[in-house]
Amino acid sequence: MFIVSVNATQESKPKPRKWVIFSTFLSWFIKKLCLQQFGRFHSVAKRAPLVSLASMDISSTASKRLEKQWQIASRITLEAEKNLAGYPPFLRQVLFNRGIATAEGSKRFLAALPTDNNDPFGIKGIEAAVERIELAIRQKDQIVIYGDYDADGVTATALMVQCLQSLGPDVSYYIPDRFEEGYGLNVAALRHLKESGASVVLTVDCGIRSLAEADEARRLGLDLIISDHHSPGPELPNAFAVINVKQPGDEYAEKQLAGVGTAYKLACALEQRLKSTGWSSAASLDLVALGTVADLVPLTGENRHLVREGMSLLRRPQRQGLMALIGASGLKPQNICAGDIGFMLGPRLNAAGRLDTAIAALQLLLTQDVFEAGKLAQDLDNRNRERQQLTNEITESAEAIAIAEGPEALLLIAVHPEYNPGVVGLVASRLVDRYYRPAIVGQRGEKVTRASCRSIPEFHITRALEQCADLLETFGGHAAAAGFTVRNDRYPELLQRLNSLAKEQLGKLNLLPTLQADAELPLVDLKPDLLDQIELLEPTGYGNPQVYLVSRGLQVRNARPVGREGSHLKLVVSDGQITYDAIAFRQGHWAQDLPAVVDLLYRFEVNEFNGRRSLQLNVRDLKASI
Ligand SMILES: [Mn+2]
Repeated sequence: MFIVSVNATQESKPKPRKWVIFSTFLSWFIKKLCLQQFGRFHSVAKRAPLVSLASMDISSTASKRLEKQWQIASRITLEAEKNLAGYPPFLRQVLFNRGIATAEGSKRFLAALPTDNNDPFGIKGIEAAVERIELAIRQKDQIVIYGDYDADGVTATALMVQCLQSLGPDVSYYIPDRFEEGYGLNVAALRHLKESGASVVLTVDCGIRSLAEADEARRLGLDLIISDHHSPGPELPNAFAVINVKQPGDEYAEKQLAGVGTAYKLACALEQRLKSTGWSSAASLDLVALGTVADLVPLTGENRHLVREGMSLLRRPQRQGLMALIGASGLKPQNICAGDIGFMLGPRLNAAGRLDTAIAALQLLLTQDVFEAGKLAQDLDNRNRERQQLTNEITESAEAIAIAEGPEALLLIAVHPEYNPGVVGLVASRLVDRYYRPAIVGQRGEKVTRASCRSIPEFHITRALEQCADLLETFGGHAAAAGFTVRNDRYPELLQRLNSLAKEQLGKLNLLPTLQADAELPLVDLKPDLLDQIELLEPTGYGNPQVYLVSRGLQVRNARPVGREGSHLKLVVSDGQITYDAIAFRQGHWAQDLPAVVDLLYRFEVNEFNGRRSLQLNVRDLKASI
């Protein structure tokens, strides 16, 4: 056998297999029950389309064939080649492409070893937080974990709730409502928590820019401990303690922890100091893996170590909720990889908070009850489907609105009173994918418009918003993604200014998306042992991309559209010596006029279908061979 995940299959104990069958049955049963009893989950299908598409002239076919440039990594240097001489040539090149060029660095990376200096007490603010929590345990103070509604926020909340519960104090949690309250701390919630008897409020994944709220907590007599990973503003909140590895004066080596990673470090500190019973930091790494991958923080350094460890827990899930969620997603636990978190589990955990409250996702992570777990997992799966449909619907509408500005528009902008704020960020990402232009999609309310932005490397969206700060109520984000709130009377001026910034920075550029490939090689050089080497890079994702390869001059032996509406393309390609099956997802549009000889940019992978395993090329992009 040639790939690591095969070994995982063989190692898996019989118990999880039974559970898979059981949870599949359970999902089916509950689905039936839900359909009979509550066929009502905010059906989006009943709503009329938001904008009449027929009246607009959009040629989206052209955009789907958006030409992409391929960039093949430059060849490994002689020095790196020498340092990495112990590995096969392919792996050397792939490591080099990821900035790993020393013997020591490669050993650390491949084994996903823990980083040096990872003592949680090395993080500023943790000592003060641990002391306050110790006091709370002695005094029987009530502690409230204040979380967030995304996957990072709910995993962080679940982790902290379970850690503190094992230590004895009175613990509860609070997750704000995206629609009623919005992201982060708010004064009304703090007052409510004070009235219900809280003494300590511990945030996870939020709070670093909540200056006014921290002052209010002081006035109320609440001890506020902030743990967060978002970039601090110029001033820090005046809280009882602030834990954030990005704050000035923090000397902790890893600066890219997720919200759940930050909560985990605090939990480790508590575990060291307080000798908890019945809870272990090691057993909570499944939550760390989920939140870290879903939040798109780089999977390098300490995150790589934490996620690698967490993935092996996810493959033998101990939590009822995760077992049920994995089953509801159609995955087999023993095969789960980081990509499955990104594309399958993360979206389901996020779905609840995008459409409604995130509490269902949190309960799923906390429950010990197999029936409740099954019901919640099915509920999240339904929500996710609903979220997909809503995203599709709003994407079509937003595309029409944005394109109506004319084909030369450098920014894609669409706001509408009926857009759901829970999915506008996803819609903006899709527009960027389709047109390779920065996109802004938002909900226009009565007085203000709230929008999400996604951008391309050529345009730092948050810097652009900074230059419009005087027009905005709130804004924040990073280079590629941001959000803002603007008063409607200032919106036209904002658009004008953003458009002129875009013209300044993008006007003279030939905007083409670039796909990176690790190597160009003839088809005949694809050997199964490459898959072993590719597997060593896991977990892959943000900051540690999957391996892409390029092969040119391939004859198309067979091609046909597959899937619903023929949206995918199945191919058989050959270099004259060897023949491979290939699948090109969302590229069914090639079916009518596919060139006879093609160049492919693809991932080399194992396809598992009905228990049969075969090798295939998963095609990311296709060009006529010149
Ligand atoms: Mn986060």
